Amino acid sequence: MEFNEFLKQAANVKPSMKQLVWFDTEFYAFIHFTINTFTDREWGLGDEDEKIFDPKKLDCRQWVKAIKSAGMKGMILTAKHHDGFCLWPSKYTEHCIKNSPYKDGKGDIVLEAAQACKEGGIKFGFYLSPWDRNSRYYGTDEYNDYFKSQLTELLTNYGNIFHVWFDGACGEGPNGKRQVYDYNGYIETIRKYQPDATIFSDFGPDVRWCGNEAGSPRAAEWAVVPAELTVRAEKQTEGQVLKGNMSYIFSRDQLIGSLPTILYSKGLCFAGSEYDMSIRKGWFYHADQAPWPLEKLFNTYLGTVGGNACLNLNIPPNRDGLFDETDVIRLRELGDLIRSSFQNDMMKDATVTKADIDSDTQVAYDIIFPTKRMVRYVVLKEDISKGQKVESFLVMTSENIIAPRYDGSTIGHKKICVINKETDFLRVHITAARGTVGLLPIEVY
Ligand code: FUL
Repeated sequence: MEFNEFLKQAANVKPSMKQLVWFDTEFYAFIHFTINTFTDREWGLGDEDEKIFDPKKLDCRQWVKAIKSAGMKGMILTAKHHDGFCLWPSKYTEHCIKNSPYKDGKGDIVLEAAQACKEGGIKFGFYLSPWDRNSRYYGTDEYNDYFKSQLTELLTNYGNIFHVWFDGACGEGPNGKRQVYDYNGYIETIRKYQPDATIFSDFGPDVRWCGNEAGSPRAAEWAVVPAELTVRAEKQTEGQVLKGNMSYIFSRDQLIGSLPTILYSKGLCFAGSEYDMSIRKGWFYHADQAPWPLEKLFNTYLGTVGGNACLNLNIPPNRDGLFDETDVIRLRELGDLIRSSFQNDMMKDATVTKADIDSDTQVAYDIIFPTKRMVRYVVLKEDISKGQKVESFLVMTSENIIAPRYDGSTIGHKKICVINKETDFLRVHITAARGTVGLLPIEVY
């Protein structure tokens, strides 16, 4: 295929409606809570006694209040982690909350969490670990039926689910066997009962893993990636994808979506990147750990939500079933900092002129303010409903081309450029794009 034709195709790979809705969710909470909370482990063994699970003061409303104070718009709960213990009374296993002392075996924490989210006006989703170290079916075909039955329980009894989270781990089960996961069957089950939910895994199909658990963003984050990467991509983005065969690409690759990578692909699809990290070192609560400093969390937010991705920040409830007070305070501080940083859009009193450049793939805007002021952030957004296109751009604070400037690559859903300069002049220059540039209104803070 001719190069220009290929670029045109790349520029035209579009997201589904649910992917757009997911992108706008931007920042949501992960909750790691299970029997591990009571054994001080990160990975349970699967043989833990249900009797040790007893969060005496559990209050999902406390979680939701703290989540909202950080400005997060959803919650994803570990309904089942690798140890196989279920936080809801599953019909299909005894290794679950119904055999715990919590509410005398009558409790359902998935329900409590879903209800608290609904009441608080945030979205609810769940993590269901395919790796199950307890199930006697693990390693046989029956396990895939067991897993789909559990998925069905979660998809049909707890209202709207916005996001289903699959972990990539595939270790040994209690009988020493590994499982071949029927991802296609899992996806079909989700599409059947919750067609609007996005599905996350290492390979999509709707949302893909960023490739690390440290919140370290890529220099250039593309939501248009080789179709070979995603599960059933050709069905997912019907009509837009050519079948490919490039098995070496993986979610961790730095250049995913960049030209040198997609050029070797036989097809492309849309799958945005989600950054998952914990507010502390571990995913589960450990009394000797503390939340990360505010600055680290804020910088992660700038680099991920402001780097064409969503941020899924984990907060682990303690053995009482509550967020630790130090986490509650840190979440509030983070929310305050985000809100105050992006409060007053300086574009209100700016004069904007578009430069006359004879090209669809280059655009430049000069922004002039009536007075000098401290510009901390320039926020750029592409209208990604029409595809992601920008390859490189500059933000300048003077007309002098060699003066310090912000050199950017991708924009996508949202790019937060950290400027920190006193100025009355800004130039935003899109220097290269895969197709006609479609920017949403520029914001300056
Ligand atoms: C990993 C899991 O093994 C961790 O326990 C945790 O759930 C994290 C979000 O994903 O791969």
